[in-house]
Amino acid sequence: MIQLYFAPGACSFVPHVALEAAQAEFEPKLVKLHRGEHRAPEYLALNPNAQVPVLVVDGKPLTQIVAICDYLDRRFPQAGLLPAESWQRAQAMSQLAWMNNTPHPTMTRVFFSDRYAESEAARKDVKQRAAQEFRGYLERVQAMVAGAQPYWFGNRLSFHDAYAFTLLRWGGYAGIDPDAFPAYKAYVERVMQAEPVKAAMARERIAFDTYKG
Ligand SMILES: N[C@@H](CCC(=O)N[C@@H](CS)C(=O)NCC(=O)O)C(=O)O
Repeated sequence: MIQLYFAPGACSFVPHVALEAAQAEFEPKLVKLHRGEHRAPEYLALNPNAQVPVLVVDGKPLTQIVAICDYLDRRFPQAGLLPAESWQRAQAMSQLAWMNNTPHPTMTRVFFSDRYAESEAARKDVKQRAAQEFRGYLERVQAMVAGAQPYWFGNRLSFHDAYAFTLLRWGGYAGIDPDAFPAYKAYVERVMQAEPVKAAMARERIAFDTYKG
């Protein structure tokens, strides 16, 4: 039995889409971050980092997107979520780890600038610098998806497609217009047509342009 703890539009969208793509049976568990549900003692028992996602498999929690994706790929090999050949798979994990440990925490500085600075002015600075840095990372992702046909790894939808969607969508929150990344946006529009992505977006009740002014 698999449960996915997720929050709408958060990085938990990555395993959410993958579970849909693998046609896995799972129970979605909504975590209301704005209500601080991720800081409740029961939730901290699952993930002491107070973050989504958590994948619970037969009652045992697994945290960290990279580990969750590795597990889902091995658990549902028929879904072809990652390339099977060793070197290509390692490269895919490298890209996934990069999205998780570089652009992603840069946006954390934009979402939660109050964690990084005391005064309003300093927080504004933190946000501005992070947004600028994030723009550069979106350029890098755009280069990575330049040859995506139709998805990151060809015909098979993967974690990377869901993460790339999430990052460009978050850019709107940092005041970055997705139209400034035409190739990336066109790719994300293809990704949004995939049934597993449509299903996850509907369950999370999110739109791509939530943050666009
Ligand atoms: N490295 C972690 C990152 C998880 C993460 O940043 N989760 C965010 C949502 S995208 C979160 O739950 N934030 C709540 C908070 O920081 O209060 C992972 O891969 O699971």
